[in-house]
Amino acid sequence: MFRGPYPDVEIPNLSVFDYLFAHLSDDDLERTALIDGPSGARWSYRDLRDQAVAVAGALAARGLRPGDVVGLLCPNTPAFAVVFHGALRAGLTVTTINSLYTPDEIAAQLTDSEARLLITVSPLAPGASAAAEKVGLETGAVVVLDGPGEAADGHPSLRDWLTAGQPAPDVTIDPVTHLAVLPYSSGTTGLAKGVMLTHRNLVANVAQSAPTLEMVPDDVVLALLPFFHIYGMTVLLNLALSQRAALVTMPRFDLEQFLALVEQHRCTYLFIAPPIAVALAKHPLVEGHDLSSVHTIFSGAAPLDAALGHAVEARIGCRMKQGYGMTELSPVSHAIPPSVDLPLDSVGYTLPNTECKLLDPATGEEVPVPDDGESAPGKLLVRGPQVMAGYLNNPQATSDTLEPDGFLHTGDIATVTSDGVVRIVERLKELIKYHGYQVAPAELEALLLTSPDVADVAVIGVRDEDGEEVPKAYVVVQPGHELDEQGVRDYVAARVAPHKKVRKVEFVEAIPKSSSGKILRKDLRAREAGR
Ligand code: AYL
Repeated sequence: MFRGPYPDVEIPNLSVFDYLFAHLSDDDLERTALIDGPSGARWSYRDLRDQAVAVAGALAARGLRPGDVVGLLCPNTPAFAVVFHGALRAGLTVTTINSLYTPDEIAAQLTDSEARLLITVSPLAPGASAAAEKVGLETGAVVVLDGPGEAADGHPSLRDWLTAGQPAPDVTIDPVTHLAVLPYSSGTTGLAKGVMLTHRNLVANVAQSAPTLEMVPDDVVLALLPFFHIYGMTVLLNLALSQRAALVTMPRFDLEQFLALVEQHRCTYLFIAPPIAVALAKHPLVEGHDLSSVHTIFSGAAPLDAALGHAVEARIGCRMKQGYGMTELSPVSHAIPPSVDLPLDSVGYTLPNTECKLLDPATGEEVPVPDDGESAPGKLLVRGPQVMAGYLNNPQATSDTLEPDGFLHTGDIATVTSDGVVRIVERLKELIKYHGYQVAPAELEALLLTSPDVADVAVIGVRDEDGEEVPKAYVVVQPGHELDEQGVRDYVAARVAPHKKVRKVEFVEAIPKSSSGKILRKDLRAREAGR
């Protein structure tokens, strides 16, 4: 067992809303919390708090009660923050939905989470309404935040809510047991599952990350990573707000706009996933912008190439750091603190209040931490107050992932040095990461099996020509049918969000399987490595 070098922190026994907003000083109230990147409109901490309270009142007035689930399908805007924190204030559980999802994908998440309301914005309203119809929600249960309002088209809007003047509900939230959010993750195997994160999980992960990520009130943070994903939710929406920093929101990634917003708002601290590091290191557009305000760029969600990170540091003139985590860990368990010089091919130190162990993949024995140097690789297990309560309605997946003593299997292989520096060396689990987003092989396999032309299929992650991880399908064609590579790609592309597209295809005679019928992904990986 090992820990990081930092002393444990106190984790206040508060709901997320109270933790962030109950103790705002007079000065804090006047500070800028949110800036809408495209329009420049500003929300002070007072605006954010008061609007969130009004939303809580409106939600309660609609009959929503603590523990009810609401879906939030919204790109990064200040309204996301207002509604998210309003729903938490009302004791609701928010299931955040990827804003690029197709109606079928949205419907699947609404059904699984038993969401009673779907909150969205006008560009996404057609898809949201189609999904809502599939699952039997009525018109009034689809809220269009920037829409004309309930009187005009039957869909309540944020303006309706803010002007209704409903009192905030009196709710009792036990942070330890009350579910705050239900993001979806495929974990170590299978389809996406609702990850039950309590108020305490979210509060803890902010309190634990704060000393490691070293954000300060004067930081201006560009919020381009989506709030619907746990990285944006905890590090931007919760950590940055807890530090009274300012968040500049960006609804969709566009390199030119990203650079322009950094320049215009003198952003100081950027959070990215590795593909953005590639653009920052190489893209000619970067030359045309003054990025001198940036002191730190922090990468997470997938492995960062150290040489690439150093190229970014040299070009932008800032520090590049890396962290590691997982939706099931709320998500952060490891990070390189900005003020500490650690190798960029590591994910730094274990956070406070967190214990780790490495298990030998062959024997299951605990890998010893050496007195000097680096340990042998082992399966990484993590325990701490940020570990999820379990998967929603899925005791089997929960017990496969969580040990009775509280350790969570990450599905990643890591090493640790005698100084407590952790390196992620390999991903053992099925999960594929495309541009930092999860792709569950089981989902693409199930989808491809619905094609009459496909007899059998397996999906794994492989590297493309640029070294990017991409989903590859091994397909057995149904005898007597014809199917080419484009046919496979098109079948998937028509039915899933863009990050889940199959980007490579190989036709095979049979899928390697164990005697119990499980796909032998390691055989496919070995085959891939051998080419
Ligand atoms: P999920 N290096 C290698 N693999 C990584 C890294 C990293 N730095 N970060 C995440 N992963 C992989 O649930 C790893 O396989 O959460 C892990 O199990 O979408 C999986 O991604 C989890 O994917 C932060 C803030 C990291 C956020 C995050 C990412 C959470 C992504 C650090 O400070």
